[in-house]
Amino acid sequence: MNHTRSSQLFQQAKASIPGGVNSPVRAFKSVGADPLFIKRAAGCHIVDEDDNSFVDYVGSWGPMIVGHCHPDVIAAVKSTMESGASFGAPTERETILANMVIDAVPSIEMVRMVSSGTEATMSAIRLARGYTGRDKILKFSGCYHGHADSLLVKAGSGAATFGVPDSPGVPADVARLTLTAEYNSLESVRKLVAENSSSIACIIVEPVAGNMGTVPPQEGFLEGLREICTQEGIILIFDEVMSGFRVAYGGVQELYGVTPDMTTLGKIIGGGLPVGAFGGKREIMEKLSPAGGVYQAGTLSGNPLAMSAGIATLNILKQPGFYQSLEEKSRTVAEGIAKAARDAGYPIYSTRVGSMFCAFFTKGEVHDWPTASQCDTKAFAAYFLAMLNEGIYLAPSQFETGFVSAAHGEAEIEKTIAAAAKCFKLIA
Ligand code: KE4
Repeated sequence: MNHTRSSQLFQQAKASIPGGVNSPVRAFKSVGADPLFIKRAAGCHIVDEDDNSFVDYVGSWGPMIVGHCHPDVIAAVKSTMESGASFGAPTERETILANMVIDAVPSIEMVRMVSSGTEATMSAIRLARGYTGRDKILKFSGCYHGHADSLLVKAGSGAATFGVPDSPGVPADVARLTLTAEYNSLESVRKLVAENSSSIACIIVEPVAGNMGTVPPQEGFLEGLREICTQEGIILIFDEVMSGFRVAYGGVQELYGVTPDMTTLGKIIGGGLPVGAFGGKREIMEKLSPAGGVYQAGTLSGNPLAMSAGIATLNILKQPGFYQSLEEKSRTVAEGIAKAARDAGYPIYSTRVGSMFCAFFTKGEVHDWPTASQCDTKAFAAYFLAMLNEGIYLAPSQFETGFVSAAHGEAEIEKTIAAAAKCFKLIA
């Protein structure tokens, strides 16, 4: 497969943009290849600058659940553009999308729009700190919540309960306020809560983890977090930037029946345009400026184009049978890939929640970061490149999630499974 033009463009980009990309995971570093430069997409296909076409399982890292270039989304954005891209003033569309989110997500009584998932989680944490008057936060290793300083933190070594920076540029004094527990381990949460009693403002969790590969919550984990937070007066934040409107119209909290105090959203609610959101109980949200004293703002928050794309997308998701059909397609893809691996005698651990799926290159089970990090990333890279050569575009990292869209048809799914059968044999 010819990638000449993409490689030329990558060299040019590196002269002007750090690492040649505007977000690190796009650089294909963990699979040891130059990234493909994409020039157009439609449905479940993307086409690169060398005119290679691929079945796309990245979907812009989640937003494109209805497929690329859906006519309803194009029409909505086009007509909005003709009346103005941005005013810096309130518009009715913001209230329309806000009410659609409130109607869909069990925990959300009020919601604030922002322009990215990072902005959503950063703002939700500030609001939780302002509401509780507490400074510490608790997150989980292997979970990613965007790149705000207090979230680029890893567990301190040894007995240290405080966090240490996970990136240069994050001050140690900021990192110290972030505690890190193990995903699916209520014991590790209880230990940190006991050691830091009444100083933790919030626990933020991906209720289905998607940033260490796809890792579902084990039985009782989410319920246990809810119980601990209720007992301790800690704000429970479900970061559903990836899982919101993805695994169900009401997200993980609808699917598993556990209601957090706040929820962060992004990706799908923008339909491919930059949108994030954070919402929750009215008594918490009303502490937010200008209603309350917790400051938060954004020039393009609630941008009309992004609102239109989000409204059009959610109107498609609301149609009867949307998620049932997506569930069937997703099951076929994930089970087909797992069978292909078994038939090739190549052990993988396959996970799926709705249309989020992952093949972990490990013999063991995966239920947290320590087990996910055991994966053979070199073998994954070989599989990724072999699948790319077969016209299948997977997430370029073992520690990411694959996404099926409504636009993935029988032919594309069959092609994917046939390609997997060939590629597992190749690398076995
Ligand atoms: P953004 O700031 O990238 O819009 O959202 C941050 C974020 C927050 N919470 C969760 C659960 C997320 O998955 C993300 C971002 N997801 C990554 C994909 N793993 C975005 C891809 C990228 O970083 O380019």
